[in-house]
Amino acid sequence: MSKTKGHWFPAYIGLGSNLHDPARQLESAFERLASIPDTRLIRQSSLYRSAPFGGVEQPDFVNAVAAVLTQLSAEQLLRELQRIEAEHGRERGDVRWGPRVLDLDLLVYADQRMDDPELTVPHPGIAERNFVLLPLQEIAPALSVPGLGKVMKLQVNLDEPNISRIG
Ligand code: A4P
Ligand code: MG
Repeated sequence: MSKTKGHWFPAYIGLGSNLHDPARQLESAFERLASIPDTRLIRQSSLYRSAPFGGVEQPDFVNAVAAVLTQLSAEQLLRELQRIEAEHGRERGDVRWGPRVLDLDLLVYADQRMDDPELTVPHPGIAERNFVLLPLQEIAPALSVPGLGKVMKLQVNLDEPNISRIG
């Protein structure tokens, strides 16, 4: 798809890591997000430590959310995110929901709704995962997520309470 020249689209990215000094992985990922072509890093949330979700026994995660403005399409932005994951030593074919050096999920791209295995936006985990919802509420409470509504009105999931802000 060609570049959507001239328009700046808001997008939100979820960051997660539970290997090799996760907080440092996230700091480095934020720096790389700021260097994606035709893209500006607008806000970054605090870092949150959270117990692993998904039933795989593994170290705790550090999670955060970034807000960007981009001239790239959602597909182009996802390719850039996958490039950054690969640079951080992320290996495709890791166990689903298993440990990872860096996971970058495209949470929301403008008002786009798309249900493709290669790219589903809004990301289906937003409402169920406190490690996405809390940092998103911190940096974008007024954001309206297509199909879900305002971020500040989404309820924190009480079955998954093990999360704390670490800085
Ligand atoms: N894909 C489709 N839509 C998107 C999107 N919106 N953003 C496709 C990013 N990728 C998207 O991704 C698999 C495929 O999803 C890609 O080919 C892409 O085209 P992946 O990152 O290789 O696979 P994955 O991360 O192992 O799977 P998934 O389903 O993304 O895992 P999750 O759901 O991200 O789970 N617990 C805590 N506390 N914190 C975490 O961050 N993360 C996971 C990973 C498990 N438990 C966790 C955490
Ligand atoms: Mg992922």
